[in-house]
Amino acid sequence: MKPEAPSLQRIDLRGDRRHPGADLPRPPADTMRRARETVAEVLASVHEHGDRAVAEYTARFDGWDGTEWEVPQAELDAALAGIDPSLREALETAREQVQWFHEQAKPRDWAGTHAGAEMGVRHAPLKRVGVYVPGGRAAYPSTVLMTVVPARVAGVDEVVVATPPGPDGRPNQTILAAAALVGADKVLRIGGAQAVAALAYGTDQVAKVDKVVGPGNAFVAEAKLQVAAQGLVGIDAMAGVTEVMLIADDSADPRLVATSLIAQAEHDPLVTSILVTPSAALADAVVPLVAEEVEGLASRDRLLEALSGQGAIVLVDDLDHAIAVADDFAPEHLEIQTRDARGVADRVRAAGTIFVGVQTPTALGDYCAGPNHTLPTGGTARFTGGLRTDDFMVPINWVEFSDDALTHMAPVVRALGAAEGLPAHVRSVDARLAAMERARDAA
Ligand code: HSO
Ligand code: ZN
Repeated sequence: MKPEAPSLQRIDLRGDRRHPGADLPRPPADTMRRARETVAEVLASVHEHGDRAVAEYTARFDGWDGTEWEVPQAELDAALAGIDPSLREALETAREQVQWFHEQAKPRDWAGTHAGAEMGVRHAPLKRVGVYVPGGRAAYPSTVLMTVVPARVAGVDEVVVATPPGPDGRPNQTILAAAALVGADKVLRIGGAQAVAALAYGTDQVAKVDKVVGPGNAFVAEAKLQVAAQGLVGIDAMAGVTEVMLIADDSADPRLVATSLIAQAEHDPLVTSILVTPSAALADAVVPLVAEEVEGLASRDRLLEALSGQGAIVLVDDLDHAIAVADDFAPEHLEIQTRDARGVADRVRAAGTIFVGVQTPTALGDYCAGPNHTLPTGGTARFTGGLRTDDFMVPINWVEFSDDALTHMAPVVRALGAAEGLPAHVRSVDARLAAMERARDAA
């Protein structure tokens, strides 16, 4: 039965600090792993038959019977020329802002000397990266930006976008335009698990990549997990269904709180939206405004389903309690609408991105604030962050010993090598000391 008004759960945690986020709504964790066997079959088949298998699956799943995957540059240019000038300008501004953030976030190489030995870390860009961009309802040009821009900033040699074709062979035109704008090297019209397989194994038409990133449906997500488990390519963390949590106090404007609570819910019926507040008055004021705001939006039905499923207002004792709830839940997006919002934000220890203060709604981060919108969901923000520039680089450790440094460390290798029963390890050091001695004698 379709809900007629959003029925947000009310959860009262006042006076109970033992299990801060335990009973908050969250969709089932296994929504991404429904397709194990089908995907294994697709992968095996593409591995064995290459482009022929890709063609078969493309005909079956996308209804297009083409056999050439690369979208010609002329089509990319045409797509870019065809978009609304104001959309192009928006994409350009967003690109600028996202690029700036990811340049700041570029990992720094370092070098230092300890006990006479020089050592450091140098970050090398990946050579080839595949970016999966979904078609269909969740076809977001902003995702092209959020994946290709950091790869470009990292200095990746070749960035290949894969996106499903429509039945006429044409992928989503705004996605093509965005890919052209941000300078993807190639766009392949392949979707689903077969796209991940082609990128990971390589085919006659598709060069093997080092890493596959980007969101996708259950098939794509499962395919990424399987090729990663085969040790073939790196993948990014799986961004699942979107979620937003708000911490607000009695200084917050209930209407603005309501709009923040609603916004992400239009992505999917499984979105989680939670307001955490010590103010019962705010909680009461927000409920009718959520109902009011939902009406008249084209996404109304989807909003009602998500908000009634995983929408909640949580009452807590104070802001410390609110932070404990947020840390435990580890939301993908956390908005703070309180007095001293920055002070509150600085104390949070688990969130994908924190949107600080009333003028920073999550939608800004989705499109153009600067930080990436590919973020940890399902509580994984407890131990990991969003997509970063260094996800497109490998940190390479290096170390260089001098005569003195080697002489100094030799006893350590001797002792540990003996303890581990590895005499050839010890020998490789001792032989050098002996050679040094001979050279000294000869001089
Ligand atoms: N909120 C989504 C990203 C997105 N929103 C794309 C709009 N377009 C996941 O963080
Ligand atoms: Zn969004």
